[in-house]
Amino acid sequence: MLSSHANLITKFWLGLAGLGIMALAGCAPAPSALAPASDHAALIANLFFILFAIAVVVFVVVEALLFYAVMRFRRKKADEIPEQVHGNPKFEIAWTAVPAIVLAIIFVLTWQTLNALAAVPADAVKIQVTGHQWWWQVEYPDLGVVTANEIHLPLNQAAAFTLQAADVIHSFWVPELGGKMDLIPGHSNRMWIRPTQIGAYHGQCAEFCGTSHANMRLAVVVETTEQFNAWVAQQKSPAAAPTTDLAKRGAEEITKAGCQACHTINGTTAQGKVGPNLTHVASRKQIAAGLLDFDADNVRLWISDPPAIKPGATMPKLPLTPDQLDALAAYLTTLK
Ligand code: HEC
Ligand SMILES: [Cu+2]
Repeated sequence: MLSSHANLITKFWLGLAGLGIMALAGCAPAPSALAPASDHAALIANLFFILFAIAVVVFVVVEALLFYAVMRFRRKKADEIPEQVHGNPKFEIAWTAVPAIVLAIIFVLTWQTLNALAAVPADAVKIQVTGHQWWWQVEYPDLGVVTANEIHLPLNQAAAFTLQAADVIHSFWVPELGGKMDLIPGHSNRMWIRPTQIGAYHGQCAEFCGTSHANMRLAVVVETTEQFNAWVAQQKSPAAAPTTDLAKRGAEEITKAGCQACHTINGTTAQGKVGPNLTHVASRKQIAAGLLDFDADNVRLWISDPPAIKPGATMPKLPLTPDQLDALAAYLTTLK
């Protein structure tokens, strides 16, 4: 018993040391909500730092008073009984009023922040995000773009998100840009952000939504307006026509193997709405909500047995021969 406790404690400290070393070595830098790259995240981070400063002041004052009382009024003789008092109106008013004032200040600051976060700028790019087990559908209704798991945003322009869910509750969270905001079936939530730094940001579903909740990642690319416009134009173009024989066979397999029941490829007969739109799947850096980098091998691997790659994946393992897999992978990699 004792030794197993000692064991646990040793493991705890070793684990903590490991984390420290990882942090120092710069491994797996976790995106932080305290390193904001948008107006929205900056408002929240500022509020956090102000509240933290208030908490530090309260802590220091209270501990100082406590320390003073303990030292100044400690028992001097063995049988000494302290003076018996029944309350002190001045002190009681003070220690009721001071916390009330501090809380009122926090209330006003929070209220102001909430108001600033609620007012969606009129010129915002509209984006509709729908959470699915376990991927994100991303639509730009005014721009006619439908994609998945990768959101592009123009720098310094507001983006207004409408968040909803197709199955269970998910939560949209890109720590450096904004969130968390729940995606709820049958209800739309709204939030907006204005990214202030070019870059690639990682997001993660922040509400447990089933087996592959941890495999529900999101990429956000903040780019210049020109780059964003070029991306939109490319996303709106119809799917690239296959050129090689192998890719041509792959295009036929989309129909034969049943992929089109679930996937849309614009400009073809595939118009399914169950899974991600594949029209420009090869333009995405990753597939399966951040689980695999996009390349022909990984696409083949994914199609061969999705639930083996992503536990619980709703794309089924289809009975495909190695030839069919090669052809499909060749076709999908042409869909830039
Ligand atoms: C029953 C519906 C269904 C069928 C049939 C289906 N898929 Fe999928 N597919 C999905 C779903 C759902 C996802 C998202 C899975 C996830 O990320 O959790 C997906 C994801 C994918 C992805 C990754 C896309 C991305 O951007 O992450 C590719 C590529 C893909 N499917 C290709 C195919 C091909 C090729 C076929 C036919 C052999 C096929 N799918 C058949 C439902 C289906
Ligand atoms: Cu989740």
